[in-house]
Amino acid sequence: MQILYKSDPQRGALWQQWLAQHAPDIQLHLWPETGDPQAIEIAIVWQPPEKLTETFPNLKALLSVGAGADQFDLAALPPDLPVVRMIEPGLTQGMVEYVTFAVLGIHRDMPRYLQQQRAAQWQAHSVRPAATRRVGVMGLGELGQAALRQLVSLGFDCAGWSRTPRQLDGVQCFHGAAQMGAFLARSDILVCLLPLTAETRGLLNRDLFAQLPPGAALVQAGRGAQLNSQDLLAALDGGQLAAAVIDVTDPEPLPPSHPFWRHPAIWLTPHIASQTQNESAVAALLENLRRYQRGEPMVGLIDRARGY
Ligand code: NDP
Ligand code: OXD
Repeated sequence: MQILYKSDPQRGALWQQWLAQHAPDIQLHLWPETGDPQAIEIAIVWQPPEKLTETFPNLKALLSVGAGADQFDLAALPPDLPVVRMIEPGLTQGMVEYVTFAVLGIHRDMPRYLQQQRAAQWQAHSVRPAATRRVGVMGLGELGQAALRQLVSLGFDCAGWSRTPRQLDGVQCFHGAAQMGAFLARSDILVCLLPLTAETRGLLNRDLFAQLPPGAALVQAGRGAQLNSQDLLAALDGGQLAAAVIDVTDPEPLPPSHPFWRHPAIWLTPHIASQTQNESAVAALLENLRRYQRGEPMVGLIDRARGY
C-alpha cells in the first residue's frame, strides 16, 4: 500500500524507517516525493498539498498528523472522502500533563506568586485544598476525559461539559447550551479542550466569562479562534477573571505587539500543550492502516456534519 506523508520531515523519515521494518508492505512517500500519484491510497498530512484529489485520484482517506482536523477545509474535500484525526497515547498524555500543570499552577496561586517574586514581595496567601476548587472541563472527548481522570485523582471538584450527554466517574457532567450556564457557574478554573467548529468559534467571550464565578481562571488549550482576545483582556483587567493560561492563539504565531505577551495575569505558551509523539503515533497509524485494509472504520474518523 502506498501512503503520502506531508508534515515535519524528521518525523517522516523516522516513520518511513519504522514502517519499512514493521510493515514492509506499506510504503511511505515523503512529500514532495510521491511515487506514482495514481497509487497513493492514503495521505497523512498537517496541511494537504494543493489540488489533493486531482493529483491523487485514487485517494481513499485523508489523515491528520494532529489531534485536530480543523486545518482542513472540509467543504472543499469530496464529501465521501473519510477524514481521520490522530488519536494516540503520547498526544493524550502530553495534554494530561499540560492541563494538570496549568490547573495546579492556578490552584496554588503561581501567577500571583510570580508577580510577587518580581516585586521581591514575601506574602503568603491561604492554601486551599483541591477538594474546594471547582474545575470545569469543556470537551469530554479523548483529551478532556483523560485530563479529568488525572484531576479527579488529585482531588479536585470536577465537572465537564459536552455536546451530548456523557457519564464519567467522579465528574458532574453537563451538556448542551441549556446546561452551559449551570456548568460555568461552578467552574473556578475553566479548561477548554473543545475542537474548533462553527459552534465553538468565539465561544470564550464576554458573555461566557460573565457566567463564571468572579475571580475564576481560564486554561485555553483548544484552538485560538475559540477565544475573543479583547474580551479576555477586559475580563482580566476588570477582575472577573484572575488568571489565564493560553496555549493557542489567533493568529499563530502571536505578533510581538499583542498584549497577551506582557499581561501579568497571562501565561502564554506557543501551542505546545501536546504534540504527536513519533513512536506511539506511528504504531497508532499502523493500527489504523490495518483497519482500513480490513474494511473497518478507522479510529478518529471525523463526522463531517458535526465538524469534529
Ligand atoms: P474529541 O473529538 O475526542 O472531543 C471533543 C469534545 O468536545 C467532545 O466531548 C464533544 O462533545 C465536545 N464538543 C464539540 N463541540 C461541542 C459543542 N458545540 N458544545 C459542547 N461540547 C462540544 O477531541 P479531542 O479531545 O481529541 O481534542 C479536542 C481538541 O483539543 C482538538 O480538536 C484540538 O482543537 C485541541 N488540541 C490542542 C492541542 C494543543 O497542543 N493545544 C493538542 C491536541 C488537541 P460530544 O462528547 O458530545 O461529542
Ligand atoms: C494537534 C495540535 O491537533 O497540535 O495535534 O494542536
